[in-house]
Order: sequence, then C-alpha cells, then structure tokens
Amino acid sequence: MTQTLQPNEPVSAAMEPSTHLDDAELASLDAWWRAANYLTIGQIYLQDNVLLREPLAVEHIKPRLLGHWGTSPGLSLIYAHVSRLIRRTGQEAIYLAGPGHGGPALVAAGWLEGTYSQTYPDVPQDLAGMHRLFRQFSSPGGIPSHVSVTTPGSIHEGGELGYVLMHAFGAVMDNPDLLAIAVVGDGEAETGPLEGSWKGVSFLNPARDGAVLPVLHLNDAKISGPTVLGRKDPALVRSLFVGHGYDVIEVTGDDLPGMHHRFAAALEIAHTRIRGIQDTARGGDWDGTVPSWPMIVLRSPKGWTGPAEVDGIPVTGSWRSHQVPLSGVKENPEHLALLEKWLLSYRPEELFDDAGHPVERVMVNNPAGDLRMSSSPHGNGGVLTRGLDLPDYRDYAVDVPTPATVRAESTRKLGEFLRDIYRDNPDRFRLFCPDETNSNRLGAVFEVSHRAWMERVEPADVALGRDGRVMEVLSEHNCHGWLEGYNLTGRHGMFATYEAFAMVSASQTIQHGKWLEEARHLPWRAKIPSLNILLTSTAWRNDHNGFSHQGPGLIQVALTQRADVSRVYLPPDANCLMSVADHCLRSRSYVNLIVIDKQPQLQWLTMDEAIEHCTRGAGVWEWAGTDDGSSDPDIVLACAGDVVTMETVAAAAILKEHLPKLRVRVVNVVDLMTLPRPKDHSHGMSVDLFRELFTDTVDVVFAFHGFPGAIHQLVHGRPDADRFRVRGFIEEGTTTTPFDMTVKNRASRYHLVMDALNNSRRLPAGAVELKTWCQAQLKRHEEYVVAHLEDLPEVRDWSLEAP
Ligand SMILES: Cc1ncc(C[n+]2csc(CCOP(=O)(O)OP(=O)(O)O)c2C)c(N)n1
Repeated sequence: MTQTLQPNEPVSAAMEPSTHLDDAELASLDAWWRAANYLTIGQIYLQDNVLLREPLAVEHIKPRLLGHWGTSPGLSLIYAHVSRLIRRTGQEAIYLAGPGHGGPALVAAGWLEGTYSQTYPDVPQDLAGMHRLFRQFSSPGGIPSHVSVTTPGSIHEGGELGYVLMHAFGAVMDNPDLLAIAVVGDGEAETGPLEGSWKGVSFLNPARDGAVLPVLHLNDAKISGPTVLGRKDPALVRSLFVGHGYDVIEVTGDDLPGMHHRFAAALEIAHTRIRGIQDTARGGDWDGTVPSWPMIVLRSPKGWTGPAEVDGIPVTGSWRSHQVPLSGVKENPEHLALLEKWLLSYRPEELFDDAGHPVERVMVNNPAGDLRMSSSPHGNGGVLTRGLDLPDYRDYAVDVPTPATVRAESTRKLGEFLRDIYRDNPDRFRLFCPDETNSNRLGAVFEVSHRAWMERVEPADVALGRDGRVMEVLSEHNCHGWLEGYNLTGRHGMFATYEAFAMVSASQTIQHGKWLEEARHLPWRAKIPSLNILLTSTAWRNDHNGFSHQGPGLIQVALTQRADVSRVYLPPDANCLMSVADHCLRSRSYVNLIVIDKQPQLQWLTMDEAIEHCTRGAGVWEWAGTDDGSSDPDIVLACAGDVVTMETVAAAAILKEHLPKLRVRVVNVVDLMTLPRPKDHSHGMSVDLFRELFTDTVDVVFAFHGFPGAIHQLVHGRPDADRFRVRGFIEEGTTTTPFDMTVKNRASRYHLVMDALNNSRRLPAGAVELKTWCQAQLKRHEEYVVAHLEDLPEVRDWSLEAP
C-alpha cells in the first residue's frame, strides 16, 4: 500500500486495509481508544460509580458539567495510532493538541500510559485513582479543563487557539530525532496566526531539524457552527495545502474498523515519507529542493461515538457535541439513561479489571518508558536544558571615558554578543526576528549564520540558506511561537522586534507567561530557559515611521503578569544592555522584556559602572546632578528608558548651569521591577534603598519610556506616592524629528526643567527666568523644525563636556 500511494493521493475508503494492522493490534488499538473515550466522558460527568458497577444514579453525576467532548474522540484516535507507530518504529514523538479544550482526552492518555500516576501518585492507575481522576477534572482544587501545564507531556495548552503549528515547529528545530504531532482544529485553522503558521516548512531543514506532522482535524464544526474548511470542496482544501507545500494524505469516514485501518495506513505512509525526506537530506543526497512534507487531513464526525441524537436533535457530527452533549443529566431521567447507555457502549468491563486497572489488551498499545508521549522529556524541556556557553559580555564593552561624550548603536554590540553565542552554541540558541535583524543592528549574527531558508535562493540574495539558523519570518506570531516551542523543549533564544509590533503577539506573551506562572507550582516541571523579548526600534525613535510605529504597550502587558514571572529592563546604554542581556540569557522561566533603541545614542557608564548599576537595578547618577548626598535634594529627576534618560540628564545640566544652587538628584532605573515594594515583586527595592534614591518626601519628576500610568502603578504604596510626577509616552506622535517626539509628549528636557521648578520645595533666584527661557526654547524648537526640517543644533548635537 505504501508503494502504491502517490503524493497527495487520498487514503480513500475504497483502498485495501493496511496489511500491517493485524487482528490483535486492531483489538488493542480499539480497546485503548474506547478506554480513552470512556475516561474522557467519566471526567466530564462522573463523581462516583466510576466503572458503572451499579446502575447510574443522580448522585453519581457531578453538580457542574464542564469540559469538551466533541474534539476528544478524534484526539484520542490520533493518539492511539501514534502510540502504535512509536512502538513499531521507536520514533520519539510529542503530541500537541491544537484544540486544547480536549484536555480530558490527553489526561486520559497520560493515565492509560501510567505517566499520570507516576507524576501524581495520588492518582494511581486503579479504581481509587480513576475516582480521583474524574473528580479532579475541571473542579475547584483539581485540574483545568485544557491540555494545561498540569498535563504530563504537554507543551501546548491550546486554550487560545492558533499557535499549535508554531509550537510544534519551534520544538523540532535543532531536534533532529523528534517528531511533533500537531493536531490542528478546523475552527482553529480559521485564525490568522494558524493560517500563517503553515509556512513553518519553509524554515525547517530535514538534515538538522526534526519533523512536524500536522493532522488537520476536520470535524466540520466549531462551538456553534460549521467551519470554513469543513464546507469546502475537498479538492480545494487539498489544493490549499499543496500550495502551502504539503503532501496531503486524507482519511475520511466513521466506519469501524475501516477508519482504524485507513488511519494506520495514513500514519505509516506519512512516517515513511518523513523518514525518506530525512534520510535523503542526512545522507548527503539532497538536491536542496524544499521537501513536500506530509500532512494528514482527518475527516471524522465531531463527538464521534457519542449520542447520535438528544431530544430528537442530531448531536454527533455537529457543533452540538462541542462541549457537554447531554446537559441537565441530574434533572432529566432520559438524559441520565442516555448517558449510562453511552458509557456502557464502550464496554468498560472489557477495558478495566476488577481493581480498575487498564487490562493488558489496553496496556499493550502503550509505548515503553520515555517513548510514551506523556512521558517524553521534550514535553518537560527543562530536564533537557543545558545552559548556554556564554562569552564574557564584558568583552563587548563600549569605551566610555566620561559620561555622555560618546555615541554608539547599543544594539550593534548586542549583535556581536549574539553572533558569538551562535558560534559557541550551534545546537541550542536561535534569534527570532520578523525581518528586522539588520534593521535592529543585530546583523553581526550573519557573520556566523545565514537566515534559515528552504525556498529558492537567488544570486542577489544575502545571508540566506538551508544551513542558516537565524529565524526571520515576517510574522511576530511565528517568531514568538517558534521561540516558545524552542524554549519549552529546553533551548535558548531571543525574539527581537519593533516595540510597537510586539503588540501583534502580545497575547502570546500573556499566554506563555500564564504557562510559566502555573508551572512554578509543579515541582516536576523543570524550569526552562526564559522567554527573552528585545523591544527595539522604540516609540521615541520611530520618528521616521510615524505614529503607527510608536507604542510602548508591551510594558503594560508585562505589568499585568504575576511578579514571579515578569521582568522589564530599560538599559540606558550599551554597557548596561550587555549586562542585562547576559543576565536574561542565564535566567530560567521568566518573561524578560529588554527595551532599548537601535539608533546611535549617548553612552553613560563604563562597563564596571554598568555592572554595578544593573546589579542594583537603579541608582543615583551623582555626576549628572548637583546633590552631594549630605541631605535631601530639592528635587529628584528620575528616568527609565534610553531617550528619556538623555532628556533627564540634559534637563539636569540646564538646571546646573542656570540654577547651580538648586540641589538636583538624578536617579536612573534599569530594572523597572525595583520600583514596587518587595512584598509586591521580588525585585522590589528595600524601604531603605528606596529612601536613599527617592527620599520619603521630596518631589520626583519621573521621565519614563512607556505610558506614565505604569510608574504610578509601580510606586503605589511607597511613601507619599503622590509626589511622583510622571512624564512618558502619551499617544502623541507622528513622522517628525527625534526631539520633537519628546516635545509632543511633553517629556523634553525643557518640560522636565519646568516640572522640576514647579515641584521643587525651594526655588533659588532665577527660577522664573529659567521657566520663561524654557518656554522660549520650546517655541524656538517649534519654529526651527518646521523651517529647517531637523532639530535645533544645540539639541541635536547635545552632549556633556568632557571634564
Ligand atoms: C483564539 C480563540 N478564539 C476563540 C476561542 C473559543 N473557542 C474555544 S473552542 C472553539 C471552537 C474550536 O473549533 P475547532 O478548532 O474546530 O476544534 P474542535 O472542533 O475540534 O473542537 C472556540 C471558538 C478560543 N479558544 N481561542
């Protein structure tokens, strides 16, 4: 059969059954599937009488019926068959359920494989364990309804639909022996992220990477209606995926055991072709053409094997089976009887012995040891995590003889660091970037690695190739999702993106953060490399691209995440960036945001000073102010973020020149999470340090990179938090000059000087004149930029004098 099937030929109902599936195997496969389905329904409905050893009664039914049945039988069918494939071939595989609402199916699989009981000894593989398994599902104090962090073997929750293929592709990058089975819901396939993620095959190198086998679970229904692909002519569906570069294998029907035979054959064909592609590439025979990777389209009824009709209305094969096909079971005796009939239709007495343990016929379908997908170490990537061999970041220092006299593109230094990390870690580090590696000044990485690219390469192309490992795809979703998959399977990386467009994938940042937050409560989940997001090409320096490119929203997102996961760093210069990057790349199980612009910028600190500053997270820059530290200053000028740091230091310089008697303290914050109280965030600085920097009473003019409200939120509960006057991005922007951006947002040096004078406790003579001068400067600026199309020379070329 394998030989006769051509690429893209459907495995049709008319074809001969696979010769490989003998009666004993069929019986075992089917028994495993029935057991998984039984356990799925049990989890949704039962709190007692778990094996129906007595007639089903109202008190055996859970008070709240929660969970999703519709997708589950399909998920379990695929799982059962992949397990068989693993047993026959020794293939290492992980299973990602796109429709993660089919959680009970994957929990059932883990329990049948014994992994669940090994992970949670209080849920043994017996009657008491089954009782516990059922009661805990979707219950207070129990487990969530999706394929969540608690599910052994899972790296994909599947709650927010759309990311399954990305996670699968990320998982197999640099994982040559791994096969990721990625089940895609046909509703999920309507999402933008999922539709864009079929392109993963254009970036997968069969010689070096593992393989993804997508199984499009085409059950024709979503929550309350049909799916687009379900209602399309199958020929069109096939052309769509052929166009995406796949070799489409179709399995259709609901007949048994015919579907078992056909699905077994389809899987065998797909696997043989995957191995063929890999063998050719690894054997040195590959002519470089992008392979046509197999995928399976499984057309089977939604809610398959469930009640055909309820109250005279068809349920199986329709969206009505999506969640709980029989509702009101406690109140409706007919529904109770239907549920009992449904559960008994799986013949539980054949599947579980007297002690409630799965019988041998079921158990033989399980692969052994870590080949069980619920036990794969790739599904708990922290156990495979090897740290990075990091070069000494101090070797990338920018020479800063005195503050604010040297300009450099800070991210260019980071690019050199990343280049050497690539060189020293050829199997466990990747940079992910939506087509902006050069633009973000990280292009040094191309000295050691091309961009990964399996499509045609033309002579004029630069740094593109099959062996490349820099991941550039114009999709923030793919970049983010691939990196998550890479992290979750234990490898390290960085996602570098324009700050404003990090909001495209912000929801993924949130979802991954949730995963990490929950994983912290599970001792068996080993910590994984942190998700490192570099936000560059920032709001303040997108003066050439304009308002659409000006948005520091991801910082706000980070602030909503739990304190034990979320970290935000705003290094003001290259040396601080190096220190922060080194720290983030060593860290585990955090979401680290690093915010710094790519344009040439003034440098403030030597490497030694930067290390000390970043280690504390915030500090006084004595050289910038006029405060000798002997008593409280008249005003504190604080800043977090590169451009606003420049404006703050410039404002302090103006005050120093015009009002040398005013005692001004300048505080720079690198680690934003030092601002909250220690009880609110583990990085929160102590009361004493906070007082040392900000005093308890002196007013603070705080210039912030992001939205001003963030600082108010962070200093909540600090002494007299009202004294913080915050300037930041207030949604004013356009295509204009760099300094005009700060003026438009009322965060320019002149605004900061006026803020300082308005809030200072003491005003030396000359303050009124200085305010008038600032207003005049702003007026001059406005006229000058319009007339000359660039900033005032004294602003554009501003720096501190070398002493
Ligand atoms: C991004 C997103 N939007 C909406 C939902 C709500 N939702 C949960 S399940 C579902 C239908 C899923 O249909 P499909 O992917 O076909 O899965 P299946 O039919 O196998 O259940 C929807 C819309 C969601 N989980 N994620």
